[in-house]
Amino acid sequence: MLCRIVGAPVQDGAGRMGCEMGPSALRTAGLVAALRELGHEVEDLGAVQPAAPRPVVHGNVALKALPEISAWTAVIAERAYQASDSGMPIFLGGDHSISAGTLAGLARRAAERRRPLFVLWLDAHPDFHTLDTTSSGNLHGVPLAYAAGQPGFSGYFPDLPATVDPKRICALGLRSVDPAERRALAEAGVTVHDMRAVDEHGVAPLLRAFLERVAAEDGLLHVSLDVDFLDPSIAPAVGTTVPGGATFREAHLVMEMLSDSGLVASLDLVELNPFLDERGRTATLMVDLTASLMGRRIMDRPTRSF
Ligand code: DIR
Ligand code: MN
Ligand code: MN
Ligand code: MN
Repeated sequence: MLCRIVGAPVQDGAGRMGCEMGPSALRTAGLVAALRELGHEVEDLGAVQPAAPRPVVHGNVALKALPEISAWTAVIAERAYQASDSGMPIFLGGDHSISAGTLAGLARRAAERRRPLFVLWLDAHPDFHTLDTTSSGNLHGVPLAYAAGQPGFSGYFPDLPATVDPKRICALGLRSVDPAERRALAEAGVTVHDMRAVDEHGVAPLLRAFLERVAAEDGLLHVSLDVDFLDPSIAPAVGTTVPGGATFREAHLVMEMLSDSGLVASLDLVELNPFLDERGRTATLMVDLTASLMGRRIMDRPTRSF
């Protein structure tokens, strides 16, 4: 597989600084070498350059850095579209606002190919706020709503050539959902598996059911992995830790099942804040999880789809 690495050093969407160092930390933790060791070809496309902030003003006074994130979204969408013309793009965040751009570009590509785009959102949060409903004003809380065509983004974020059908989104690992997001997710028909569901059923059957849907429609699958999907005890380097996250074993099982499925077309690695880390352990874990998703195994296994 040709892996195409794209750095997106965005931090203005998070509540604190540091995510702009994410791409460097993932590279330092050995991402490229890990992929090559698995036999993949790696092309490093470098970093997306910030564009001039777009002069947009919004009535929600809580919003932070809207002109900056709006501008980033436009350039990241273009780069995501270009990078997805062959191989598997891997986007290195950057806070989760980068996914407004990656999803916009990937949705455009999928529409052009006449393939349905599915999204697996691995996160403590659904990031399903609109510009009107967010009270923190942190724009890493809106990318999934934007890409799914929720109302109120027009004129503030770039217009979307194609949206992601909310019924083709699965959010897994949720444990911090604001009331407005809860309503919007239900109305839009997003599949939501919170940590209660993971506790009750285990991740495997939840993920398998979603992968079966992707396969049945011959879909392209985008995976968006927020560091805070993971339990803070194993992944402390994120600004918005929430207790009770995925364990080391659960996270690796998710990645290995995704790998077995052969369905993953693109990946975001987001919200890593290396400034908060203990000697790079979270960056190292994110690289190890990526390796599992790209084929690393403890032992060879009989081939099995998922
Ligand atoms: C909260 C926290 N829902 C907010 N969001 C995120 O600020 O909108 N933290 N995405 O990672
Ligand atoms: Mn997130
Ligand atoms: Mn999160
Ligand atoms: Mn949120």
